[in-house]
This record gives sequence, C-alpha cells and structure tokens, in this order.
Amino acid sequence: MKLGFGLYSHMLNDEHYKMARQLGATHIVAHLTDYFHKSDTGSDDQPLGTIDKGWGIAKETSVWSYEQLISLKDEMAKFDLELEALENFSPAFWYDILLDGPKKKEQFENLKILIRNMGKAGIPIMGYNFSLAGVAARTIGPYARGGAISVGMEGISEAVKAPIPKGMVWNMVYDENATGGFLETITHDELVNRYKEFLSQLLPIAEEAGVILALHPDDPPIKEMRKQPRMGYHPDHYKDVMQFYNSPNHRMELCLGTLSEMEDSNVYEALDYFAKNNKIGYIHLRNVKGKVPTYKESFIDEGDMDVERIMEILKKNDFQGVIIPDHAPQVSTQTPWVTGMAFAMGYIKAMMDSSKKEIKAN
Ligand SMILES: [Mn+2]
Repeated sequence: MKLGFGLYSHMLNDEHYKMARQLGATHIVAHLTDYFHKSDTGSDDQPLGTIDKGWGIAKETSVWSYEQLISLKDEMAKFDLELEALENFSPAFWYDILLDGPKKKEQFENLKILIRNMGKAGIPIMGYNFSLAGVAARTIGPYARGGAISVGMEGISEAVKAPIPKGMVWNMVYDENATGGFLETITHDELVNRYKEFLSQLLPIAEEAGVILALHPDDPPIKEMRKQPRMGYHPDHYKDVMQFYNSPNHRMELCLGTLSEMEDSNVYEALDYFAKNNKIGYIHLRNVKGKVPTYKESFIDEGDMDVERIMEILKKNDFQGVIIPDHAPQVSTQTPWVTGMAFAMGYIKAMMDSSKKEIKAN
C-alpha cells in the first residue's frame, strides 16, 4: 500500500506538492474542478462544501487535454510525486449523461477523449460519483474532539428533502440561466440504467486505454437525497453495482468513512470483500462516529473505525494501491485545514508503516 494526498485544483502548485511530499505522500489524487466555497467556514484553506444552493459553477467547456494532463504530471514529478488519479469529472462534462439529456451523446464522446488522454498520459485512475444530488445536506459544527469543526448529519433535515433546481447537478450549477423549477424525481431503476449505459460506453475505452474507472459511494448514504434515488446506501449494494459490468477496470473509489456511515454496515467485511475481489481503485480514509441519519466526522483516531484493523485487512489482501486521507476536522490554528490533514497523514502513515513490519515471535 502507498500513501497519497488529495489536492484540490487551486492547490495544484509547487507549494502544495512540497507539503504533500513532506507529509509522506508518494502519490497525488488531483481534483481539476473545485467544488466548494472558500468562505464556508471563514477559513481560506478549507474545502468544505455545505451550501445547498450549490458549491460553485462548473466552468470548463472542454475536457482536459493530453497536454494539460502531462504537464500536471510532470510538475508534480519534480517533487517525487506520482499522479495516481483524477477525482471527479467536472459536472459541465457530463450533466446530460447523469440527467439523460439532449447532449448525452456528445458528452460521452468527450469523456472518451478524456479517458484516452489519461491513458496516453499514464494516469491510472479516474474517480467519480455517479449521482444526481451528490454530496448534500450535511451539517457543520464543533463535532470532533476539543470542539474541532467537522461535518455530519443531524437527522433528516429540510435540506435532505429540498428538490434540485434545474441547471444544477451533483451540487454544482452548470447552467446559470436555467428556468423551469426542479428536476423530476427518477426511479432507482432509471438511475441504474443510466449508470449501465455509462459503463457500456466508457469501460471498453478505459480497458483499451489502461485506465481504471473508480466509483465513489453516495455520501451521505441514504436511500433518497433531494428527491432523487441514490445508487446505493449499503456496502452490499455496491457489491452488486460492481457486477453491472465486471471488469478489472471497474472498481470502487472506496470511501471507508462513507461505508462506516451506512446503516447496518460492517466496514471490515466490506473492505475485505472489495480488496479480495480486486475492486479497489484507491481508498479514501477518514473516521466517523455514528451512522446515517445521525453521524459526525471525527478525527482519524477517535471514530468508530479501528484504523489498525483496516490496515491488517489491506495487508492480508496484499493491497498495492493508494490510500489518501479524506476530509479531516479543522484544527484551531492559522491553517485549520492543513493542520487537520497533517494530523491525519501522520496517523495513517504510522499505522501503515507498522502494518508493514513483520511481527517476529521470540
Ligand atoms: Mn470520500
């Protein structure tokens, strides 16, 4: 296993590459689309999206080019960092794939170009979340140790039930001028059909290009969010989803915090299953207390999940992929996000290093 670090698009620069390397990362997961309001929490370095009217505007007009990707990869290579994955398509690239709209065909062709560009640039994994509502309706508060600010859910709030306005998908606005009210509610079967079409269009290309498509589970994992179905809200649902198109290039962007939030879930059993069946693209690791609809994100060492046990399972299954810390509570300093992430990195690195040591009997 390898330690990575996720960087948001405004952090894709030398300063943050140095930071990631100094904190022990050898690999980077890069977001090329930012999806948050910096002002959310009064902290300039805190990428936490909590505003239900949307996290921002999807501005990209064309998919990321080979030149753009290779220069990104080369830039971080100067700091001994490998670009392991891109996380999230810009909603502007694929809103009509998610919504079954008129530009679907054109958008599939563009995503194919993107996957081929990634293959050519040698970027192994594309992470995404096939979801209409995306991450939504979380609350924010002093939930973690010592009153550190983190996110969570406090029951089924009005925000959970608020329908999605037209012109928005996956918590981002792709058309500022859209009118006509709200997205129509679709059935779970309809969502599954859209995802199956996505797989049948893109997986053959991904296989050819040597790129892994990695699906993030819906977060928060509840049956219905903003009047739209979720692909799944239990680890077993995602075992089935992986079988929609069983290919070594179809895997999970396995978010252990999300699995832990799921009702009646056993995160260890699920992790063992996905690891054993080679269904992990890369891992998001964070800790959490409680399960939906009432849970709080915690520091990595204080939640429900035993990180040492996570490492044992990964070691037993000889997991060779990358683990990145997911979100972390903010620590009260000048740089709340950086400090929170640095704490998570240190803890994960120690657990990882210790799991790699052979235990010798006397
Ligand atoms: Mn995650």
